[in-house]
Amino acid sequence: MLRIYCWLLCCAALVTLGQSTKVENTEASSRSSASATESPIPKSTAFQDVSTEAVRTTAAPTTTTEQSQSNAANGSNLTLPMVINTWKFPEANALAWRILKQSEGGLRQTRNAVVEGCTKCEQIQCDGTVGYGGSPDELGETTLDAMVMDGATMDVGAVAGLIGVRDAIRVARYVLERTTHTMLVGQGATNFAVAMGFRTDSLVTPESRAMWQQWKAQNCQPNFWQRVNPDPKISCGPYAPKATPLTRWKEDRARTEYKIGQQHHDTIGMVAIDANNQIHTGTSTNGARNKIPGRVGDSPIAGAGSYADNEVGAAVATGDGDIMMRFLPTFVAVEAMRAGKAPAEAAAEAVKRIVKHYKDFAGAVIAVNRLGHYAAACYGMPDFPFVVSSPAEATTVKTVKCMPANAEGNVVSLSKPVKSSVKAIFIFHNLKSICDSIWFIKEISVPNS
Ligand code: SD4
Repeated sequence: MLRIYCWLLCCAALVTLGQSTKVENTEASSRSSASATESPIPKSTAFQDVSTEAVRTTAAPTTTTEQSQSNAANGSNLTLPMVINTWKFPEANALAWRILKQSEGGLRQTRNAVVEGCTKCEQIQCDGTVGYGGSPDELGETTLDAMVMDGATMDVGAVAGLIGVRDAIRVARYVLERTTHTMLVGQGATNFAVAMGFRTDSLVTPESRAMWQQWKAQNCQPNFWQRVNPDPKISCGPYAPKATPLTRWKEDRARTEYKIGQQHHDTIGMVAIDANNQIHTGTSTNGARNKIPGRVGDSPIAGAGSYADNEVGAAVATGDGDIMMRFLPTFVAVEAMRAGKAPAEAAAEAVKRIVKHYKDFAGAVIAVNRLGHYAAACYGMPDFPFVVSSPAEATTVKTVKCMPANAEGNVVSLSKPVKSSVKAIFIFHNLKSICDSIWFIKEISVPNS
């Protein structure tokens, strides 16, 4: 009886939804004519605006530009499966996409996709900021941060300051799968990797050595020290704390010029979602150039570099990790979507929280909901490129313009329109699960007598 009642409730909800979606669509289009940049609800106008900015890549070996354009032109809403990653790293995206489309990996194919996609970047040293041979620290060493997160189980595996092993995200996967820890750091992470069969190698290359030598030659500028002697703005260390009255600390504070963007400071952060809404996220980076040995960035930290929750969606971040990790921007973005915000609003909210406190911050957040609708928000640079693959978009590089300096409310929306039929199926599916679980609970609670 209870089950029949529940099914009737489902049907009533669907009818109501059909009516309310019509109202919502009207509101969205009237809002879109009022402001092209403030886009709280995914809408077709915002998506088309950005499509015109889209740059197609030829890097995808399995798909062609023509195919993706015709998909878009047909207004296809095929959003899953999908892979999206930060920066213009199409090789990583194309590999992850190819893996995701194979069915052999089953339930964990999204994990294979993000781990191998990010590994590709480590191997080809994407922009010199992922993998070996980039971002030398003060001792000239390259160390790696990486993580992988499973949105079904909320399991995380991460390594930070990994020395002497190139396969950072694969080692992170081992942390997730072969330990009950979340993160291993430094030499301990290296020892673990070796025990798991990973090869050791120097992460220093002639290029990274030259970068480091040049930095030494220019009196170790820039660096990340403050309130120490000798003056870190003109001299190398070793440094010792400088006696500074607490009242002067605010004026003293000067952040190192921290450029991000091509050739400077780019992390790969990737989200993969399969056709069953199973999500994984991954990150990999060699961190910040000239970092103090031992420094860990945001990338290996759950909720900072990336966050995934199958119930809601996922987010990945890139930028000034020392700042970003204070705000857990990917957790903020996912929680904003959980609270009902569209990906565009969620990504913007995460960035704006940081900008409120740090006007010289530079970084970006990509937010994706569990249906594969996505958006990006960025600040402190002119624009931010990222790469998407889905049935409707074959390994496409997109670029969004960042919020202007001191932005209070600008939102860069890339969300696709959510068709009411998709919403209806989504809600129907959830209601059906509730009905089924009520039935299940009733079944198991029947007394034996
Ligand atoms: C870090 N967030 O270690 C990383 C680097 C990065 O764009 O994302 N650069 O600070």
